[in-house]
Amino acid sequence: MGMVEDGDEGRLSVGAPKEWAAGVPGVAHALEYALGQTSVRRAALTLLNVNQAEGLDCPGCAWPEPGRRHLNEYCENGAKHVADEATTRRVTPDFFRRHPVSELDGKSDQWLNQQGRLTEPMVRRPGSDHYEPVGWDEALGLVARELKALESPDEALFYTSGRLGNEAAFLLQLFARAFGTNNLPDCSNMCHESSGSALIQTLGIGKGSVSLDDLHAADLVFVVGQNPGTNHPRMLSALEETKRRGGSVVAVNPLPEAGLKRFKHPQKARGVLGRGTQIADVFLQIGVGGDLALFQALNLLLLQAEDAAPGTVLDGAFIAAHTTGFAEFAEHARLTTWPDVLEATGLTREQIEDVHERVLASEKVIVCWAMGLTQHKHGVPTIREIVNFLLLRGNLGRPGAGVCPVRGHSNVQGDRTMGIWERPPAWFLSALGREFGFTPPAAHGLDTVNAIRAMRDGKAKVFLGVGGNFVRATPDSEVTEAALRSCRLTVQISTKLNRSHTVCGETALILPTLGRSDRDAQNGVEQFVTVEDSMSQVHSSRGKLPPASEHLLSEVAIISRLARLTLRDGPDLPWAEFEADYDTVRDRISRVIPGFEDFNARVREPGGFRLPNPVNEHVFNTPQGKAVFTRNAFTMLKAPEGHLILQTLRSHDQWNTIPYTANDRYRGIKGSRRVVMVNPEDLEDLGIADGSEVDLVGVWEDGRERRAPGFTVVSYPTARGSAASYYPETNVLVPLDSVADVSNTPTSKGVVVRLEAAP
Ligand SMILES: Nc1nc2c(c(=O)[nH]1)N[C@H]1C(S)=C(S)[C@@H](COP(=O)(O)OP(=O)(O)OC[C@H]3O[C@@H](n4cnc5c(=O)[nH]c(N)nc54)[C@H](O)[C@@H]3O)O[C@H]1N2
Ligand SMILES: Nc1nc2c(c(=O)[nH]1)N[C@H]1C(S)=C(S)[C@@H](COP(=O)(O)OP(=O)(O)OC[C@H]3O[C@@H](n4cnc5c(=O)[nH]c(N)nc54)[C@H](O)[C@@H]3O)O[C@H]1N2
Ligand SMILES: [Mo]
Repeated sequence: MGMVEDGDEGRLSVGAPKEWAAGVPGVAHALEYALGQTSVRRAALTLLNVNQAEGLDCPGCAWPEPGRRHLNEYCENGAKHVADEATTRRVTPDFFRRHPVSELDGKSDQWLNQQGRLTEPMVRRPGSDHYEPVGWDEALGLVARELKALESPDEALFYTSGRLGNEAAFLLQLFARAFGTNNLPDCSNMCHESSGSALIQTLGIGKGSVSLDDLHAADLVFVVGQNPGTNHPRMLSALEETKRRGGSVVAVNPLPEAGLKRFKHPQKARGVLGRGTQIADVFLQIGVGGDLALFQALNLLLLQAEDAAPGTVLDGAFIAAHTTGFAEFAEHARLTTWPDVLEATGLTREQIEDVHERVLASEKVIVCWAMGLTQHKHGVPTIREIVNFLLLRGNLGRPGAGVCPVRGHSNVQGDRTMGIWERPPAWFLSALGREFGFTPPAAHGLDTVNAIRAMRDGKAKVFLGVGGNFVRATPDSEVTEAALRSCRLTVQISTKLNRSHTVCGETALILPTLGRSDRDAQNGVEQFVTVEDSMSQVHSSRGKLPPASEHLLSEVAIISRLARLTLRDGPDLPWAEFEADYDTVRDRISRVIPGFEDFNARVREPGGFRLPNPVNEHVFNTPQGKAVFTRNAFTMLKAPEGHLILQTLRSHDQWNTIPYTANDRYRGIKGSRRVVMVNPEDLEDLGIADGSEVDLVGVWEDGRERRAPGFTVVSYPTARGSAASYYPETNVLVPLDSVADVSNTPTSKGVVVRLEAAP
């Protein structure tokens, strides 16, 4: 694969969407990408190390590793992601001499990423158009000085992306709180925050309750608002196993995603040679935002079935012993009307009744979901309604049943467990304070959306990002860029170049760090980090490659040194010890966070250990002490006449804000990312031809025009009334104030737009 030129856009070609996912082309595509990035030897070394016991935790996603590992327990997209980090290309000080910031600012996300790994700390001083090299001591001293000069610790923001290991995450939140703020916005605020909000309220813990074994054992698995063929490819192996054991799968999605239909296991002969496994037994092509109505209808049907045959449908014993609010819920649920449901879902009553029959025939039901639910205004009520659905038949806290929010970033769940949260619970703060002898701030901090508002309004002045690509991950790109540029200091601790390095505060720093695949030695002693996957399994991750540059520091080292310089007058904490020996960090974690007792010993067992989930003991840590039925107002997401609901999603060939190529193989789209997929009948109604050039224009109550120019219309079998286009190119259309109720997550899957013919 050659160097990608700026623009990256080739000629758009559109073919039929693929009917199946993974298999040989998947692996071949991954190898092609790997070899374009690095040598054969480095590619092999890295890929062989991924997800092996004692090996590297695949940074590709948070899907768990099976207990018995295939030699190659990785997928096409995990492999591409690892190769992207293991690249032999380098961004050197000379690169920054040749490219002024103003020039880099005009480059595409893909081009920036393709330049390779960052190698040395760089500073862009006030008024300058160039980054120049700076020593670590000077760079960290500068950050410490700016932090100490703030009028209040709450003028600082400490952003993280879910790539941080547990140790760095724990130290970062300790540092922020010892400094005096809970301003710890993270990517989770844009991701599964709605899941956390809904699950904490109803079940008392913001995580999934199922394990891989549960998934294999389930009779019925719902996959809702999720594209596993691209974003969690290894999940397809698990679903294949569910099916092999006689379970069935219901997929709920506005798009007929390839992986949901047929799957060819890349590491098994029958996957390579055969027709593969059909994954979804039922595919409900739901209208965007219709899931709340769907589960309300299913709940109504369950209540009516119980009326018809009392004592046979609902799990009365479970409801009586472990839940509260059933009567109020049931009364409310009976108000659901079919015309509303059919309009909101775009489904037929027969389709929903068929799924209801399957539910009745199933003892063990699991619901999995991802961004198709969380990134809606009514994401939290939708997930609460799913909890109602599971509670009705006691599908919680027993084998083969439960909730499964499928996480994104490989350690986003662990980071939250470690206290990366702007709204930490009181017990956490007091445990932290007790262990380290200081009083952490009690007031809630800023999440991502509120952090942008604070910068915009001049209330936050120092932005420090540990990983991620804040300007491209966040909504309302123009507003967010202006907000960051207004900061006194922006600091990005990163592995690779991205747009957040070119949108600078008055002073800007790039601090390069080790990636997951890099060997991490402190004073010659090899260290490892730990992570928690989507199913609460905690295990170690150890990189094997020589670091990308001799100047890199680990995240643990950077945070520890910065904390030591900043907190001279604060609580006396052993930062040097933390940096030298990560076991000492884990010892502290084991004393602060329940479930981590004897952490250092247990994480050295092969495969690590699983954090207990009280839900599985039928313990619900809600204020009521029980699982909570909720009443959720019926919601219909509908665009005004002549408009569509745009959902912004991932192509097959990108990792969050970073496109790898301009192709989206499974959807049959090649050569351009500036496409908008629209149902052919909607195109006809709108009088817009397939293949025409349009601007996407956002419509929002503030009346400000948000425009993404230059998109090609692709006629595509998406649900009526909706459109789909890629993130981050479309983030400019997501209004900062358009957020999910309760969770404050940007509504990236529900943006009202119109298509304007290009002049
Ligand atoms: N290769 C790769 N892997 C990744 C990532 C990546 O970028 N690349 N990102 C990681 C991260 S951080 C995350 S959070 C996950 C994201 O994993 P996903 O949630 O699968 O990611 P999206 O591409 O946002 O896809 C959302 C899916 O929801 C559907 N959808 C949209 N609106 C609705 C709706 O209203 N109802 C229903 N039922 N469905 C809807 C879309 O059609 C699409 O299939 O993946 C992780 N893994
Ligand atoms: N419109 C729209 N917006 C969205 C979404 C959407 O579906 N639609 N999805 C949202 C979701 S689910 C998420 S999770 C966010 C993602 O938001 P982020 O997590 O902020 O974004 P990423 O693209 O994952 O960040 C990539 C950068 O992380 C850095 N990096 C990679 N590995 C490491 C590492 O090991 N250490 C450090 N320090 N840095 C590293 C690299 O420099 C790389 O350029 O975006 C959100 N934004
Ligand atoms: Mo995510």
